[in-house]
Amino acid sequence: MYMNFRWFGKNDDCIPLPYVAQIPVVKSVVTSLLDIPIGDVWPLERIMAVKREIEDCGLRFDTVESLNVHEDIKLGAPTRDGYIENYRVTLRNLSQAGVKVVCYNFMPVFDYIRTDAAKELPDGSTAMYFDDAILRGLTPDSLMAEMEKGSNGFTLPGWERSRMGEIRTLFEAYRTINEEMLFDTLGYFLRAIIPVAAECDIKMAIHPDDPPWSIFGLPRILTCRKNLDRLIGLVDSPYNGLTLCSGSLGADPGNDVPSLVHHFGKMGRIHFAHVRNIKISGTRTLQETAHQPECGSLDICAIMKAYHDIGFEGPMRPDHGRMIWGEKGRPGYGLYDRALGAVYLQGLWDAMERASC
Ligand code: CS2
Ligand code: MN
Repeated sequence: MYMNFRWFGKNDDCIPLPYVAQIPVVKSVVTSLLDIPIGDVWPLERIMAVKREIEDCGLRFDTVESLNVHEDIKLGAPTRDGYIENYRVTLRNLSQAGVKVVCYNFMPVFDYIRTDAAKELPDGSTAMYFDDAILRGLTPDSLMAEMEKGSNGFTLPGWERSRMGEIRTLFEAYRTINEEMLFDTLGYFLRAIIPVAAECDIKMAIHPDDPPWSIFGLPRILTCRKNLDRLIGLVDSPYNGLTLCSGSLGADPGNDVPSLVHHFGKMGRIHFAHVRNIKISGTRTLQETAHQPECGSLDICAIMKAYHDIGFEGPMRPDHGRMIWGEKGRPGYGLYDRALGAVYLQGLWDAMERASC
């Protein structure tokens, strides 16, 4: 394992890259070109420019997150082949820059969803929160307004105000799409891109749905072991793998995260590890917390032990953190709590390494 940290790029992140480099355990940075419209090609010059920025700080650029899939691909629209071709060109460009892992997701319309971007924890810090009962009383419009209150001026992925019109059209389009059809469109996409990923030596790492159940009646399929097994079976290639996100899958108490790490790790299909904790406080109700097991419902030590057992060699990052010490930043992506998380995870790992030699 080597420690990785998410950075959104100098125009979309308030954390200076040299600060990331000062976290002693971090070796590599995962980033995205958020300003490029979904479905367009990421130009080689832009990729090379961000690579230089990261490397100039002494960090590696080998992982990309949120190379998002155009909705027409998920919907199986006639226009999908053009977007798939663009995706392949982007993969080729990324490989020229030395990128080895691409994290993406297949959630219809939205990325992760929360009902509160800044819910207070007993210690005065804040973190993202989700409550299905609250969500049922909201519409996408009113949810957007709720989220904006705690977002410190940042736009959460997929929640740009300019998207509201498009979102209404998409809801219409998804009315006829069920989970089976979404698996079909995912299979079509993977059959088209995995051969290119293999040629480029880029491991595709799909991110599970967050939370792992249907939202606003939209289908969500990457939710549990059975469905992740099905995904793996869609294209039998080591390049077709997972981002195993503990906080996303762990939101369903039926998902035993350490056992998922063993299961998919032994198959060699975990290409990126997201490790974070959440506290489940009721049915489909969860609060994001600090990484330590005592702070939440997930046994982060057992999860790290599972990664150690499988001899995981890929990138691992702390995932969403709290806002602490008065920091005002992108919800889930402040500097301080994620830095604590990274150091905690690396500490557990180093202790296991020492104990096993
Ligand atoms: C999230 C997601 O849990 C996470 O890592 O922040 O937004 C994730 O980056 C995307 O779903 C990946 O495509
Ligand atoms: Mn994640």
